[in-house]
Amino acid sequence: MTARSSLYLTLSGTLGFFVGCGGAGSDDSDCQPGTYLCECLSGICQVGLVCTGTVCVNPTGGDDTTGPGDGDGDGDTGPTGPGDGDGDTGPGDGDGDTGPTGDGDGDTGPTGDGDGDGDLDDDADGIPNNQDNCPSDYNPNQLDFDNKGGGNVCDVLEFTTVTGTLQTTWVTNAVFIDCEEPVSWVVTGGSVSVQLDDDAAVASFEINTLEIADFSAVCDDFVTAEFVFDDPSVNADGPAFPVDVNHSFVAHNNGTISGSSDAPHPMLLLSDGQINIINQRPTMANWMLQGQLWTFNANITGGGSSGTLSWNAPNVETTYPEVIVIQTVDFEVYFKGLSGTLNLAP
Ligand SMILES: [Ca+2]
Ligand SMILES: [Ca+2]
Ligand SMILES: [Ca+2]
Repeated sequence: MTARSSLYLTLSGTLGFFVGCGGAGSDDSDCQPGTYLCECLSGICQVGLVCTGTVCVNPTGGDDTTGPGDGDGDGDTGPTGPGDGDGDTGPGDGDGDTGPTGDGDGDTGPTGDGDGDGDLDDDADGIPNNQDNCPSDYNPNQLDFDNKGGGNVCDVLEFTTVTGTLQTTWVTNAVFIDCEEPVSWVVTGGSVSVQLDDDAAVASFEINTLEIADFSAVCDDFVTAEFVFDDPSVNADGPAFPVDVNHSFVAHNNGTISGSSDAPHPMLLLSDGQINIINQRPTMANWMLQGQLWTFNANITGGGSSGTLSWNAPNVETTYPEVIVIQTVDFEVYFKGLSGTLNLAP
C-alpha cells in the first residue's frame, strides 16, 4: 500500500489535471466503474473491476450502471438511447422498440419508407395498409368508381333517393271474378345498392326497398270489389342480387354503368291492405305478396351521382300468386307486368 500511494502522489504531482482525483485518501475505494480515476493510472481499480486504458470496467458484465452506447453488451439499465443493443426503447437500435420507423424493427410508423419493417399488407394485394383504399380487401387495381376515397370492393354505392312511376296490372282471378286492372306504382322513396369489383368486370345490384304511394284497384267484371293498398312497399327478399351488367375498365373510367339485369329480383310487396266487396269491407292487415321485380336496364352516370332503373316487361307475371279467402271464395291475386323508370340519386 505504501508503494501505490507513493506512485499516485508522484504522478499527480506531474500531471496537474489528476490533482485531487480520488481524494486525499489515495486508496481505491472510490474507483467507480467507467470513471477516470487516479488509481487506474497504476492499473488498480476497486475490487472486481479492471483497468482498461484509464477507465475501470467490469470484466464480466451485468453490474455496471453506465449509459447507452458503451458497447459493452452488459445489458445495463441506465438511461436509454440508440445504438447500444440493449433493452431500451429508443429508435434505430434494432431492438424491440416501437419508435419511429427506419430502424429495422417492428415499428408501426408510416409505411413505404423502405425500411422493410412494419409496412404491413394485411390483404396481400401488394399495397401497404396505409396506402390501400381497402386495406382489408384484395384489390390490386385500387379502382374507386365514385372517387370518394374508398375502393370499389369495400365501398357500396348507395342510392337513397328513388323516385318515379312504374306501371303494372293488378290481376284478380276467382270463380266469378276474373279481372285485370292497370295500376300505377308511384315510387316515393327507397334505396338501391350497387357493388363493384376491383377488376371492373362484375357489378351487383340490390333494390333494398321501394316505397310506393297508396293505390287501389277495382274489379267489376262480375262482382264489384275494391282492393286498397295502404303504405305499400317492395322489399328485397333474399340475398344481394347478382346481375350481369357490362362494366369494363373504360366504362369505369368514364364513370358509367349500363346494361341489363339477367334475372328477376326477388321481392315482397308489403301492405296494410283492405278489400271492399259488395259493401263488405274486411281489413286485410299485412298483405305479403311474394313475387319478383323483373329484369331491368341500369344506367348509372357520373361515378354514381345519378342513375336510372327502367323496366319494360308488360306481360311477365309474378311467380307466386297470393290466395285470399273471402266468404269461402278463393281469390288468386298477383301482379302482371312492370314498365317505367325510376330515378336514382345518392
Ligand atoms: Ca393491401
Ligand atoms: Ca386492398
Ligand atoms: Ca369509392
